[in-house]
Amino acid sequence: MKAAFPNIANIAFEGPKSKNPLAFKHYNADEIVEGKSMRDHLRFAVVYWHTFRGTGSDPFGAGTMQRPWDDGTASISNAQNRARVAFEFITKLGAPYYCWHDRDVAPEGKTLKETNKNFDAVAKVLKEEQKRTGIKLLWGTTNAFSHPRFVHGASTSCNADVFAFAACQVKKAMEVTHELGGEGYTFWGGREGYMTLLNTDMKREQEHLAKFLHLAVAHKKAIGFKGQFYIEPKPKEPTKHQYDSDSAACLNFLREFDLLPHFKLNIETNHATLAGHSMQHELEVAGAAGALGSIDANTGDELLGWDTDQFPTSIYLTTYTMLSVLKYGGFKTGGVNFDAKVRRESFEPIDLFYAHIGGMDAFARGLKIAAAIRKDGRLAEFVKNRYASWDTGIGAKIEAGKASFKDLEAYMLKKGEADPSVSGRQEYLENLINEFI
Ligand code: XUL
Ligand code: CO
Repeated sequence: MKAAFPNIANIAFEGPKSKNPLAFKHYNADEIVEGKSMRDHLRFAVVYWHTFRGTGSDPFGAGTMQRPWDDGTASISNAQNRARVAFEFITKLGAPYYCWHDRDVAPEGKTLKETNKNFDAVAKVLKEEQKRTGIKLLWGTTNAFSHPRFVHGASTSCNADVFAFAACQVKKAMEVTHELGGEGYTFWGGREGYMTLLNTDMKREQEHLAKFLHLAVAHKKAIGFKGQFYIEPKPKEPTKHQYDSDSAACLNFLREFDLLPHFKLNIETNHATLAGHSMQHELEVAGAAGALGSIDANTGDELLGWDTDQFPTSIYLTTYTMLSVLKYGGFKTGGVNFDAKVRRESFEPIDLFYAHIGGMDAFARGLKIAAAIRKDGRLAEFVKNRYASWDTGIGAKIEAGKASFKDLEAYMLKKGEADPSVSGRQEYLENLINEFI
């Protein structure tokens, strides 16, 4: 096959002084941080859907992307050729993982049978390419939101046949993920929500969503798939309200329906923004519940209210993200999946390299800065000291469950007043972070 990026060599680490736009300045895959290589900390994944299927279209205009390798048809040979291009790109970039939706890699056929056959034909090439390059599948997922049959949702559709169709799709995509040695499987509830409550039985829809996920857990067992299941929170878009609206809502849903042992969360930066939270907040909510699984690292634009899926470039963002990831023990099965697309105006193939290099360097810096903050220890020490009153005396008694309301009354009647303790010192801490950025 003719190379799709003939003028681009493997992207090398050249260090912070390099002026080469096709080199890493900070991502040095073998460099050890906190006892682990950057490659193993960050576990970068390239997304098939935006990187190889993104057209550059937006609600106001047609596609702009120039992709000379793509003949624009929905043929199997075009899909297979595109798969080989993807692996050339990921190899040159040096990312260890990739992710896909079933419908990104292979075209939908006229019937479910034909669709599955198409998927198998492309999965065969994906398997060959994974073997040839050593690139692995971080997670697979299903697109059960683009086709018109999913107009009312997939597992939450008012039509039971649509639930059944989505189940067939997830079954097949899970099997292909398993066949490709995928390390996880993600459920993003594309249209699992509502546009108006006037036509919606919310309780019934949520029960159907839970039923669907239980069926997926059962099938996972049946086929012996050992990968991690993830739920990806998002509050809105395309529906007005999505049931998996944020980390807290997902955790509550998973607990209510006895699904929590089977799932972790895949937290996406731009989704956190849409939910009115920071990424750090979403990571902390998931981490505190032992459910921080993986991240989608794309960000939004501060001046646009929708999911613009941009590559991460903010060092504050990557620092705070990595502080939380390190705090909860790092990625076990997940990684940093970009789920980002180049801007509509960045239509040349080389822009795909600039975008990923920038995102990987931003995360490498975030990782190094977070590790330096942790090594310094002042931030953690501050937080520890802030709660010192809980380590001894009455605080320790309360935490140990050894103080009743009556005991607390006796204690406070004797003491007379509660001291507000020490200042929160937000500005001092912000300055401390800036010492490292
Ligand atoms: C949509 C989104 C999805 C999921 C996978 O906003 O983030 O691409 O990551 O379905
Ligand atoms: Co995502």
